[in-house]
Amino acid sequence: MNKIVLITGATAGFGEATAKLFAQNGYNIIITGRRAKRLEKLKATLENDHNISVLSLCFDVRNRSEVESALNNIPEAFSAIDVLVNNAGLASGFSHIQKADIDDWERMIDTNVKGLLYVSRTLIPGMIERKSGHIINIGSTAGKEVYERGNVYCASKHAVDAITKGMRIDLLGTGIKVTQIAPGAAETEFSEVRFHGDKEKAKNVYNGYKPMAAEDIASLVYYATTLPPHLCINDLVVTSISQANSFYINRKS
Ligand code: NDP
Ligand code: 8X3
Repeated sequence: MNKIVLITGATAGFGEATAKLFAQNGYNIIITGRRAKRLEKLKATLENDHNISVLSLCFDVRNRSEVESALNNIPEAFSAIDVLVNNAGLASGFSHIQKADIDDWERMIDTNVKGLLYVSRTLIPGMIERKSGHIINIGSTAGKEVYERGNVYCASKHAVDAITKGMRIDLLGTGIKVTQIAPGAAETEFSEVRFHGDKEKAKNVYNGYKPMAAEDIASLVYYATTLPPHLCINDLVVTSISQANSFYINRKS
């Protein structure tokens, strides 16, 4: 029987690349996100290209009742989820704290922190019942260091770092693995979202060096699931070779 992976935020970037890689490896996939058209297109592509089944669930992770209603009513064929990838997330705005738009803060905290918690809280009891499961939380180097204008985004990813540790402690002995993958800069729609659609500003983030690609992160998410049952990657910080940490990037131009 095919294993099952649920990926939040599969309509773009890391989530979409992760869905494709798990599909190539014979998983049945639950893809989620807010953009229904993209979800339907991805479902069609994955089912067409691979001999697998895909369930697409359109919901906003910030909306607790939408999350609960979608995830508590998963059809039986998809309900025994082996791997949960908590990937949906965003940076919104890039301002000094004294000038920031409070709506941006709400967006980041509600998505990156509360959304991840709503999804996890709904799915963990089933994993405990089945005595197995793997939760992979997408953190960030922003969850390890705080940089200028990163304030609330960094706080939200520090929260992911802490929640991941807390999950691993609380779930000890249940058979569930908990992993955080904490990437540095990768070129996806991330910066366009952060700069509220300003493509020029988004492009400049990656000027003069080669950032990671979504597929790089997907390969690590998948790799974490291939280890023997007694091994768990707890925390994996990854950057391109051009980046040392949040502060040092080797730009050639
Ligand atoms: P993208 O913007 O390319 O993709 C983000 C995904 O998250 C989309 O599928 C989007 O779907 C989904 N999403 C956002 N908000 C919501 C919401 N409220 N409800 C449901 N889904 C939502 O960004 P990335 O792929 O780069 O980012 C993925 C994760 O990786 C994020 O958590 C980000 O913080 C993290 N990260 C990114 C890095 C980077 O440099 N790119 C580095 C380190 C971490 P939709 O809009 O359809 O809802
Ligand atoms: C995304 C990477 O450097 O923009 O989490 O914080 S960074």
